Amino acid sequence: MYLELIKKPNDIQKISPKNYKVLAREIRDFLIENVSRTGGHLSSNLGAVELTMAIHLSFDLTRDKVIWDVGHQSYTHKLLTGRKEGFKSLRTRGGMSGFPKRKESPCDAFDTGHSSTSISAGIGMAQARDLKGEDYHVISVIGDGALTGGLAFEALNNASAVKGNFIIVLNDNTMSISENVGGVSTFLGKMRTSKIYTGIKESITGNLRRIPSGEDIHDVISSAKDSIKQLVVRDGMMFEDMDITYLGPFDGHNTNQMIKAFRSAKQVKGPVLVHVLTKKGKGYSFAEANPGKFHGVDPFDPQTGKLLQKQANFTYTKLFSDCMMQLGKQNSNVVAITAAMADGTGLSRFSRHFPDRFFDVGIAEAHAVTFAAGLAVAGMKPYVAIYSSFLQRAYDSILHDVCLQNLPVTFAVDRAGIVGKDGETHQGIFDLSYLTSIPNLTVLAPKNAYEFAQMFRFSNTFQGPLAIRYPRGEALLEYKSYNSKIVYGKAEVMKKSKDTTLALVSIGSMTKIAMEVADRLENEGVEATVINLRFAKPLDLECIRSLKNYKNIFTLEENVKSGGIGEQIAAYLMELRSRAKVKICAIPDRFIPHGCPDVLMKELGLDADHIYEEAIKAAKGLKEDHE
Ligand SMILES: Cc1ncc(C[n+]2csc(CCOP(=O)(O)OP(=O)(O)O)c2C)c(N)n1
Repeated sequence: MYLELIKKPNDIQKISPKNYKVLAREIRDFLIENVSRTGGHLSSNLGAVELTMAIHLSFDLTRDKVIWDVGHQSYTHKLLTGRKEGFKSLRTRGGMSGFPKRKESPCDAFDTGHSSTSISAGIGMAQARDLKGEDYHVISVIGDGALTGGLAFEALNNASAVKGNFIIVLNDNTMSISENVGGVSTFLGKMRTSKIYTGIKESITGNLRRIPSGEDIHDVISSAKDSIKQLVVRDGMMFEDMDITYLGPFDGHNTNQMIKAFRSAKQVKGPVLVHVLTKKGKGYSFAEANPGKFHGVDPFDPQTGKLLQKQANFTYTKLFSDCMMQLGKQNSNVVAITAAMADGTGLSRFSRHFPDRFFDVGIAEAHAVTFAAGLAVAGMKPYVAIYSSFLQRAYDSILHDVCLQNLPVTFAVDRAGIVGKDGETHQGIFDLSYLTSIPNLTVLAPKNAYEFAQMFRFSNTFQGPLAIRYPRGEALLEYKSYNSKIVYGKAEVMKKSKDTTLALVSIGSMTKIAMEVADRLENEGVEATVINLRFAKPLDLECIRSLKNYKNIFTLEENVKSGGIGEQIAAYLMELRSRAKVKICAIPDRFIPHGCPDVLMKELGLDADHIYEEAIKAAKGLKEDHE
C-alpha cells in the first residue's frame, strides 16, 4: 500500500523510515508477480531493492543523475519514478524497456545494456557539470561482475580527474550471471570479510583527508580513528591508492545504513566509492537458491518457481555445447573461452569435463579475444564463445591480434540476428558487416542444425581465424537432405530454376525463409533458384557470377543492410555489369527496439509473407513487362 503512494520521482521521500521494510517487501512482491507474467531480469532486481530505495531517498531524482551499469537491475528505479503501469508491457514491442532509456524518462540519465560503462559515463557527466558550474550529484551504480570489465578499470584510472563530487556505488553480490571469477572477485572477497559497519562513524574515518573540514561529518570522528583508519584503508586499498575514497562495506539490505553512507559520500570532493553487499535474488527463495536461472527468466509460476512455457531443448546453444564436447575429446589442444557467459553460451558442460581447458575471463570480451590469440600463438586451438552484440566490444582485438597474424581462433558468435526482448543493445545485427570487413577472417553461418555441426567439424582442421554466427533459440531440423560437404568458400545450391527470372541468395537463418518463398512461388508457377551462401566471407564469387544474367536477385540476411552480404553481392554484380535487379532483404540501418523476434521480423519485412509478396511482384511484373 506504500507503493501505491509512489506516483512520481521523489514520492518515496514521503514514506516514513519505519515503513521502509514494508515498502521493500511490496516492491519485491510486485517484481515477482510482474516478472513471473512477462519474463525479465529478476535476481539482480530483487537484490537491489533497498539499494535503489536508499538512492532515491538520498538524492533528488529530478536533478541528480544515476547511471545503472548494464541497466538490467533498474526495475525498482522505474517503479519509483512513476512507471508502475509500464510493467504490464515490459519488454514487448511498444512497451516499457527492460533497460534504462533516456527517451522513456528524464530520470534515466544514460542508456545502458552492455556492461561496465557506468563509471566512464559518470565521469563524463561530472566533468561536464563542473565545467558548466552546475550543481548536481552523479552516481554510477556498478555490480561486482560489471567491475571485471576493462572499461570500468580504464574509468577508475581516470576517476581522480574529477574534482567535484562523484559517487560510485559498488553493488557487490559475489555474482556475475553465475559466480563471479578472477582477481577482482578475490580482492572484493577480502574486503567483504571485513566487518560490515553498523554506523557511518567508523567507515568515514579512513577518508578524512578528502572530506572538507568544517562540515558536520567532522563531529563524528572518533578518538580511535587511527586504528580504524588502518582497517578501512587496508580494506579499500586499491581504490584509495587510485585516489578514490572508499566507504564500506555496508549492508545493502539496510536502507537506513545506506542513507547514512550516501550522506557522507555526498560530502566528499572527488570520486568516492560506496561498497554495498547484497544478495542476488533476495526475498524470493527460488531466486536466492538459483540466482543464475532467475537472472533473465521466461514467465514462471511464482508459487513453484517453475517455468510456464516449454523450453526449446534443441537450441543452437545446446548444439554448440555438444560440438565442443566432441571437439574437446578429439583434440587435446582445443580450449574454450567465455566472457562471463558459461551458461548462456553453452560452455558449462565443457567446463565440467575439461576444467583445465576452460577459461572464464569475466566480462572482458576484448581480453577474451586477445587472450585466445596468445593461446593460439602458443599452439592451442581456441574457441571463443561470445554473443554477437557483446563481440562488438572486441572488434580491434579480432582485427589486430587474431586476424592480422592469421591465427587459428574460432569465434562462436551466438545470438546473431534479432534477439528480441532485450532490445537495441542486444540485437546481434551488425556482425556480418563488422566481421566481413576484416581481412583473413572466414565467416560462416549455418542454415540448420546439421550444417551447424558440419561447420564446427570444419573448424577443427581449419588453420585461420574463423567465425560461425548463429541465432538464438531452436535449431532448425528441416532441410536435412541438403547436407553436402562444407568446401572452403563454396555456397550450396538448394534449388536451380530452369529460367533466369529470380534467384534468392540467403545466409544462415534466412535460408529457411528463402526456401519457403521459393516453394510458394513454385505453387504460382514461378521457379526460383535458391543459393545458401554458407560463407559470408569469402563470398562464393563464382556462384554469384553464375547469376549474372538473372533478371531479379533477392538477397536475404538477418543483419543490417550497410556492409552486409546484400550490398557486397550487389557491388560485385555491378562490377560484372550485370543487369539484374537486386533487392536487398536486410534489417534497415537503424537500432531495433525490444519486442518478440517474430513480431520484429514481420515489422521489418523479413518474414516469408512479405518477401514472397515482393518476389511474386518482381517475377510477375517481369513477365508483364515482357508481354
Ligand atoms: C559487454 C557485456 N557482456 C556481457 C553482458 C551480459 N551480462 C549481463 S548482466 C551480467 C552480469 C553482471 O553482473 P553484475 O554487474 O555483478 O550485476 P548483477 O546481475 O550481479 O547484479 C552479464 C555478464 C553484458 N550485458 N554486457
